[in-house]
Amino acid sequence: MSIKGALALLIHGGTDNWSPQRWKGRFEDVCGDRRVILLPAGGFEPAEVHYAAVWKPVPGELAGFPNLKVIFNLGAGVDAVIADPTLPEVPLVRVAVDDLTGRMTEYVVLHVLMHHRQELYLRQSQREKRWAPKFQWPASAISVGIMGLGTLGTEAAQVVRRIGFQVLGWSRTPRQVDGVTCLHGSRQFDSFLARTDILVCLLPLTPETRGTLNRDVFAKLNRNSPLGAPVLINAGRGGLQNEADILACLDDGTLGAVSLDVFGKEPLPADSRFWTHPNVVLTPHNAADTDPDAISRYVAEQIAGFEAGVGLENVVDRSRGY
Ligand code: NDP
Ligand code: OXD
Repeated sequence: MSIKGALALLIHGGTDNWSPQRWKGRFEDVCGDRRVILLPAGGFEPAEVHYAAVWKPVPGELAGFPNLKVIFNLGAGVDAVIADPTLPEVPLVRVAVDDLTGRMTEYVVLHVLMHHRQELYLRQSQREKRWAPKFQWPASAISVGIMGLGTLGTEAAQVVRRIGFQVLGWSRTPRQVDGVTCLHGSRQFDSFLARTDILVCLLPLTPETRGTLNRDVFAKLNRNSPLGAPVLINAGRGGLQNEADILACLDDGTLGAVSLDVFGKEPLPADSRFWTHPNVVLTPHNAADTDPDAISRYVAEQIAGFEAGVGLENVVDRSRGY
């Protein structure tokens, strides 16, 4: 009988739906006779591990497997993995599956509509028992600018467009998406911002994108927005945003409201002003959860393809950082 290289699971820093045992069970269901080792564990040889499926692995942890062939990140964003200077030089595969993409689109649609339909104002009116309708613009009067036109940004852009918004997208290299005004690179960034009422950030966190969401950028958004002031929605990574700038810009009206799913420090500390600011809608980094069923199948299929010589999909370009 041929011995298949084992799959090691290294899962740290997850929340409720990141139960390592649940992931192990799902991987065992789809891995046939391949051994699935949930770390930390005893009774195995590091040399028998050929594949690692990871979420926020501890730096240095992956270097302990001398025969590693592929690393599978259990999410779309690989910033936490790439940060490890000892990361073995094997292909690093990220998640790009319909299940996760659909969840992110739900988040983007929910928050774009929430701000467009003045939900913060309406819920406050309800709490105060105030019957005070405000003028409601049609979606066609509002432009949504999506930073990042990759797997997630492209799908969100198409769905938001179908609802009737004007949609712009911004990426590093030129992209084409039907019905979406696509701009790219630093030279077209200001033009993208000037035409944007609701800024949605779905960028990866890389050395180039870190800190992109700052006061200079917010000040360049459409100052004549029908919404009164521009809105920021960030579901990329906390490291993309300057949090002091966001709070200051909310306070002085440079931004009208924000929806944030990600933060520089997670969980968000109890004393953060984001918890209580009236114009902040926050969620605990669950815009698009990775589903153990969908992702374990995706990993098992990729391993099967890799072993059959077909190759891997969604391999990260380490020099770009995503
Ligand atoms: P992709 O790699 O498919 O797309 C990334 C996009 O960002 C591409 O369009 C890319 O440009 C663009 N981009 C990268 N660097 C720059 C730059 N310097 N300037 C302009 N554009 C840039 O990633 P996904 O769409 O799959 O995911 C995006 C991010 O979403 C993840 O990295 C992760 O951080 C976050 N995420 C958050 C989740 C949550 O629950 N909050 C869940 C899942 C993901 P180009 O097209 O030219 O390559
Ligand atoms: C991801 C995430 O990157 O959930 O997939 O943040």
